[in-house]
Amino acid sequence: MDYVKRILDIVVNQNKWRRYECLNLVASENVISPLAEKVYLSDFMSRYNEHNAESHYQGTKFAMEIEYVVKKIFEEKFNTDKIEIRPLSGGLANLIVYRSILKPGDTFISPKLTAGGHVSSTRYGVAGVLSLAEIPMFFDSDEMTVDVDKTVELINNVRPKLIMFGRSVILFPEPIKEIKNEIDPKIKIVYDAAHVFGLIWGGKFQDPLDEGADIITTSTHKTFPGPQGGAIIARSDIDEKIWRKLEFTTFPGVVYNHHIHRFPALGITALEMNEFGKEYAEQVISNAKALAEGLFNYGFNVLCPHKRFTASHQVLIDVRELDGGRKVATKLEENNIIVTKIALPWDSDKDATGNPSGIRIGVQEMTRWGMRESEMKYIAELFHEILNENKSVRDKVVEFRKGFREIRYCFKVERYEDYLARLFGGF
Ligand code: DSN
Repeated sequence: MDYVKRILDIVVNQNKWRRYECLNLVASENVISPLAEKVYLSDFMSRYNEHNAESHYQGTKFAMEIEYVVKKIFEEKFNTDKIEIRPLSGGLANLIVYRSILKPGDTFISPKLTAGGHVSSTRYGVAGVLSLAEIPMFFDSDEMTVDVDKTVELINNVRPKLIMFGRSVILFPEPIKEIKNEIDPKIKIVYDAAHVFGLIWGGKFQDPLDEGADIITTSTHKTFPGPQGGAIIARSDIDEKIWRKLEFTTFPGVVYNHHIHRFPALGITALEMNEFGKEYAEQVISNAKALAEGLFNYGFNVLCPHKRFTASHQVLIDVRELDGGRKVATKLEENNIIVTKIALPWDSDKDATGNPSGIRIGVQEMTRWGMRESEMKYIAELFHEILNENKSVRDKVVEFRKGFREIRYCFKVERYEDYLARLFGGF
């Protein structure tokens, strides 16, 4: 067996299939821009730069500089100097924050897994690994938002050190302000922005720090279309002791090699989002509403019709009557439409990894590929043909994708040809 050939074939097949032949509708994914992709591969991918204030390695002047520059771009955007971009993922960012504020055995309040809570904020994930005891927030499943009154009462009874808005299913903004106003100001509020970070950057979702959150954790590759990674952003006036603990938990605590090669791509994405983020975020939300409405009109049980379905990039469908989330997601994949199964509030934790009630759809990537409301209507029609009429539409999907092969909302690579020639060996 020629494994080299096999490996190269796998990569070619992945690129051809997922990049050019599928409708990628996974709410936690995206596609990075051509320029960000070009600078992703560089000598940085082979280097270390373990550091606190100073690097513990030699040969790191450019590694220090790129981290400084990207942090500066984040600082200017969020108006705070408390930025940490070394965590390799949003889950790891959550671990660092929990470890910096809580001790084993401490209680904190977070969303229930089946009410959209991300696994890292539950006993099955980071919170469990750190021996934290999570108490679920109350959730109103008709409104698909936190039940403020009951949750305030819970917080005031439990008096935790921290509450976490940590959700990977998010249709509507979190009631940060409403809760903040009613609880002890010493309780730290953390907002996991992983899913909606691009919408926040574009100014089209809530502004968590402005509404009273102390810390944002995020990943950098969902609606924010950067390289895979994580970040932590705190209010500039956060207790210095907490911030120092957070930096030391990052390194030497849990992140050694922080994969420096992400940073040029992260910086480019951030600058692209400064320029195109508003227009992109607006189109994402409008596309999500259009897709939800189209699906609803075909008779799908789309959640929250009374609230125009969604205010984010996500659309949720209850597919219990179509055999459940796992089966529906599999059937869609056979037709090159990629979504994820998802637990809905009426499911049990066990259902989440089995055959839960729902599927979760995210429109951010196909928006980046140039799709707009009319394409969303067509996608709804494809869902109808597959799931209601049992038709195979794989060939139609491949044909449809041929019209959407250029990534939008980003810089033109051609503007940077001279630099790129140097990057790839023209010294
Ligand atoms: N599992 C990702 C999601 O799909 O939401 C986040 O880690």
